[in-house]
Amino acid sequence: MKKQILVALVGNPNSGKTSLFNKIVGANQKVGNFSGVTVEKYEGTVFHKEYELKIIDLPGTYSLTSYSPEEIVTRNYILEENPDVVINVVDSTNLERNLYLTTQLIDVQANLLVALNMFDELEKQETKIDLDQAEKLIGTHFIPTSAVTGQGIDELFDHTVELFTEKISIKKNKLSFSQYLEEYIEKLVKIISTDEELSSKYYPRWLAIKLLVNDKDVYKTVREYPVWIKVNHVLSEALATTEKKYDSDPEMMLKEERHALIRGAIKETVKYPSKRKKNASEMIDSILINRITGLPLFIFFMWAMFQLTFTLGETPMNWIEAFFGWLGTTASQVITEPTTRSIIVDGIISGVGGVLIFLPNIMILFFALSFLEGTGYMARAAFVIDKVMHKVGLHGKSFIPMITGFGCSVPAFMATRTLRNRSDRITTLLIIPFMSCSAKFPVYILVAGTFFSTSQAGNALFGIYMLGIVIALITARLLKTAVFKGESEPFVMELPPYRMPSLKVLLLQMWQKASLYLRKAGTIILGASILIWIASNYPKSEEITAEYNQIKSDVLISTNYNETEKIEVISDLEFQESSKQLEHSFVGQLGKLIEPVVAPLGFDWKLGIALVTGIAAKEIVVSTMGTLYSLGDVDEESNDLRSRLLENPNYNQAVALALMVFVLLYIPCAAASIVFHKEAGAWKWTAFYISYTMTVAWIMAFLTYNIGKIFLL
Ligand code: BGO
Repeated sequence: MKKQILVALVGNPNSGKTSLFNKIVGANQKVGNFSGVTVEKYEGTVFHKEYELKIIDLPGTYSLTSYSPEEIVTRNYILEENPDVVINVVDSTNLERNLYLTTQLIDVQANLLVALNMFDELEKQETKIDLDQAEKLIGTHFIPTSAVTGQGIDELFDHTVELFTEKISIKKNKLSFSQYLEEYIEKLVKIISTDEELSSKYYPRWLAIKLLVNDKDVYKTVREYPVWIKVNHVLSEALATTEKKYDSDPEMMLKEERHALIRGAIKETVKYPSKRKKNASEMIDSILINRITGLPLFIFFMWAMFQLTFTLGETPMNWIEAFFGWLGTTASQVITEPTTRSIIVDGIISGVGGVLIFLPNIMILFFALSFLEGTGYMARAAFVIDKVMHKVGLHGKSFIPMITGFGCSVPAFMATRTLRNRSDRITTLLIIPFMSCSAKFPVYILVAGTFFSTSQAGNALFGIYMLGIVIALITARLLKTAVFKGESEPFVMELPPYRMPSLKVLLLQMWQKASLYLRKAGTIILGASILIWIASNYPKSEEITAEYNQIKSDVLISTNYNETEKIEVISDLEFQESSKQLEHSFVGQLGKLIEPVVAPLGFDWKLGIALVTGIAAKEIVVSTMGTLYSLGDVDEESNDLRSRLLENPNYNQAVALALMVFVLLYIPCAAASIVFHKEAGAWKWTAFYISYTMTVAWIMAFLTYNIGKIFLL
C-alpha cells in the first residue's frame, strides 16, 4: 500500500493552476462539488516513488479573506482539511500581485511550496530570479515550473515528498510586519493562547492577524469564546491608536506592509532585463537604493537634516534663551531672600530653562525624522544599509531599531524583538547606545552652537551622528567575529510605497515628542536641578565665609580704593567665595574625586559632574552645567550658559568636540539601561554594556581631545 499525501493547489486566477493540474494528473481526475457550495472541486491522483499524491485543485483566489465563495472554500479547506502540502501556483511573470496570496498562506502556517509557473515566459523575457536568495528570505522552496513544457513537475513532486517526510522543512513566519503591528499581534496571540480549545483549533497568529484586518468570520468565531472580552479590548486599542498615530487602521497598514514586503523581496531577488520600462516608484528607487548613489544620498539626507535643525532652530532658540535670561534677571531683582533667589534663579531657571531652550531643535529633528519615515524613505535607507550591515554580520532589519535609537533608546531596545535570532538581537542591543538619542541633542546643540559657527555646528552635529553609526558598525563586526560567529540570516526588507505624509500626522508625532520633552523638563529635570542645587550649596564652609567676610570688611575700610573700585573688588571677592564654596560642597568634593579620570579628556570637575548626573537622563548634563556655572559666576553681563562657557579659558573647540564624543558614546540614561537589562536578559550583558560604552567613550574622547588640540588650537 502506497502512503498517501494530501496536496492542495492554491493560486490566483490565471496563474496557470488549472493547466498545471491537468498536466500533473492528466485524465486521472474527477469533478465534484465542495460540500454545501456550488463551487466545483477537481481532484486527481498521481504516483511518485512510493507515495500516492492526492491532489485537490482549489478555486483560484487572490487572497484568503472571506468575501467570495472561492475564497471561503479555499481558506476553509486549508484550515479544516489541513492538507499535508500546499502548492502555491504563482504566475512568475506577475510576482507582485501573485505573492500577496503567498504571504497569507505563510500566515496560516501552511506546509508551503511555491511553484513559479509560466517560467518559460519569464525566461523568454530574460528575467532572472535568485531562487536561493528567495528561499532564504521567505523561508519556503521556490520551484520553477511550466504547465506548457512540463518543466519542474518532477521536482515539484520530489519536493512534495521531501516536505512530507520532513527531509526538507520550511521556515514558518519568516515574514514579519513592522514592530508596531507585531506588538499588537503578539498581545493578541498571548490572549488567544490562554484558550486551549480556540488555539488548538486555529493557529493563534493567524487569528490575531485576521482580527486586526477585521475579518467578519474570524470575529464571529472568536466571539464565541470567553477570551473575546480581552481580545476586543486590545482590538479597540489598536484601532484607536492607529487612527491617532498614523491616521490609518490596522487593516490598511497590514495590507500595505504585505505589499512592501513583496516589493522588498522582489527587489532583492529578481533581476529584470534592462530594457523593461519602469514605473515612477521604480524610477525613484533606482536612484535612492542604487548601489552607487544610495549610500551617499542617505548620508546627504542625514547631513541636510542636521543642518536644518541648526539653521531653522537658531532663531526660536535665541528667543527662548532671551526669555529665560530676562526671567532670571527679573527673578533676581524681585526675590530678595538670597537662598530662595539662588534656588530659583541658579537652580530652577538655569537648570530647566537651559534644557527648554532646545525645544525648537528637538521639534525640527522629530519632524524631519517623521517626514523621512512617512515618505517611505527610511525603509529605503534600511534597504541601502542592509548591504553594509551584512558586511558587519547583521542585516538591515537591525537598522530599524538603530534608527529608532535616534529618537530614544527605550523603544529602540524594545524594537529588537523583531529580530528572531538571539545573537543578532544581543548585537543590536549592544550597538543601539551609539545611535545618538534625542536627549543627547541639547548637549550637542549647546556645545557645538557655543564653540562653532552655525554651519560648522551643523557639520559637527552630523559628524557626531555618523561617528555613532561607525562605532556601532565596528562594534557589531567585533561582536560577530569574536563572540557570535556565524552567518546572519537574511530577511525581507520592506519597500513601502512613496507618498506624501499628511501634515496632520507629522505635526501630531512632533507634538507627542515635544510634550514628552516638556513633561521631562517639568518632572525629572526640575527635580534633578533642585537636587543638584542643594548638593552644590551644601555643606557650607564657615571658614570660607569667615575668611571672605574678613577680607571684604578690610576692603571696605581700606583707603587704597575709591568707591567704584571697592564695588568691583567686592564683586570679584564674592565670585571667588562662591567658587570656593562650590568646591567645598558635596558636588565639588565628588567632582574633585572624578577629576583625575576626566582630566586627560580636557574636562574639569564641573564637566565631570555634569557627565555623572547625565547618567540619570542626558538632558541633565545641560541643566547641571546651567546650575554649576551660574552658581560659580556673578558676572551680570553674561547671564546665559553659552556666554559663560565661552568665557572659561579652559574650554575650546577640542574640549567641545571631546565632550560631544563622550556624551555620544557613554552609557544611555538609567531608564534605558533598565530596559536594556530586561531585553538582554542576563547580567553579563548588562555588565558588558556598561563597561564597554564607558571605555569606548573615554578612549574616543581622549583621542578627539588630543587630535583636536593639534588641529584646532
Ligand atoms: C490560455 N506557461 C505558459 N506560457 N502559459 C501558461 C502556463 C505556463 O507555464 N500555465 C498556464 N498558461 P489557467 P488558472 C490562453 O488559456 O490554467 C496559460 O486560471 C488562451 N486561452 O494556457 O487557465 C494557459 O487556472 C488563448 O492560457 O489558469 C492559459 O490559474 C491564448 O495561462 C493561461 C493564450 O491558465 C491561464 C493563452 C483561450
